[in-house]
Amino acid sequence: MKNFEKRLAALEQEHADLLARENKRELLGNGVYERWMYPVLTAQHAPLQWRYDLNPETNPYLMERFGINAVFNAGAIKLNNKYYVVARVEGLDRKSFFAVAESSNGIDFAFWNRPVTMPDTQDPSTNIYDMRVVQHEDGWVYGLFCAERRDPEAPEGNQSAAIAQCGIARTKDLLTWERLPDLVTPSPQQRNVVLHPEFVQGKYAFYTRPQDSFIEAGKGGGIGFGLSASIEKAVIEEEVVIDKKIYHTVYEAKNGLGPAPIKTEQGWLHLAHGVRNTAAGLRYVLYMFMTDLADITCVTHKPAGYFMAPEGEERIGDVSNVVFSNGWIADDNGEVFIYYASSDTRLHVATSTIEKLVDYVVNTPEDGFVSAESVNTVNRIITANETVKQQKATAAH
Ligand code: M1P
Repeated sequence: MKNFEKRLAALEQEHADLLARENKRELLGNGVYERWMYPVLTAQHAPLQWRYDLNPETNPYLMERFGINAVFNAGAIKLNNKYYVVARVEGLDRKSFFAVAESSNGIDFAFWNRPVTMPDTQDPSTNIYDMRVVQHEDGWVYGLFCAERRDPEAPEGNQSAAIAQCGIARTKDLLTWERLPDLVTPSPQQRNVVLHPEFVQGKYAFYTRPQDSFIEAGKGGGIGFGLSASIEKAVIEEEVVIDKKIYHTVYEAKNGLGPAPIKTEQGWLHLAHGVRNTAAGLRYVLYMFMTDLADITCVTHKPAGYFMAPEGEERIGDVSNVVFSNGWIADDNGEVFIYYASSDTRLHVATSTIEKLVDYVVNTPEDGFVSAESVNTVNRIITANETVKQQKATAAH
């Protein structure tokens, strides 16, 4: 009993210290955004009462009874002056579920007392993950996520083949969720589906990611787009690719939209992930682009290469060499909180502003798609710098 109480006090102290740890902005950054030093959510942030039976009669050694493996890929939204993320929490049993964490400053988060109880459809999912949370102009907050089931056609010996589809749920308070039927599209698999926050031609507009098989995009891939007259029975009949895979780019193997886009005066700002294959496995990075306000399927600006790639400790985890984002929050003062996960293990934040992100997307040179064009781009920058240097020198004389 004494040991139980001692261990409990130590666990409580450790958890309290973790939640109270002051986070720090990195010093110099790249001018586009600033990373924050510590992850905002990890497996260790999960409340003790989720993980331990706290009764000394039934758990005399105070063992963990439900371990958490990882906390990552979180949707994000600001409601009633509070910042919320709906994180993907993965247990030691490999199943993911959603849990809401709350913050008053967008940086320091604590989980609510219980995870989300997500109602199922008539065809229950084995695993649910990667929610995109969006405040739609119809008044509901929607959560779109991947609902994964074993492929019913898979032979007995194959216990990995799965079918991914887009689950849809809606809420007003992030507490109670109404599950709607899964999205129906022409593609056999769907992941990374995002609801556009506004009606388009009076319909619900979705960004999709058509895909042939569970892992490989195959002849599918690219960020798709489609409309549905209804959200209660969402069906996309025609899916067009608005941002396709391209040879020898950071998104040559597959890509997918991150959070719902942010509306700016210049266009819709998009954050996405791109995947390429390497001898060390898949590498996931983030990239950005902008679409036209009048025609949201038209990409108007797209900087070359990645916006963010895994750095330092971010490079290591359950699925190493991955950064992934499905949540950001644009504040009223123009500050943007970008929630990104590293290596399918932990959740981080980077901060920027709408002004900086628009500058980055509009003024960063586009991809020339061949080495010679990259050299031309560098030379243009050097020449312009030399001109400025000369002008300065002339002015000084
Ligand atoms: O493991 C990296 C990511 O892989 C998947 O992303 P995509 O569908 O683009 O391949 C998702 O399972 C995602 O959750 C995960 O972070």
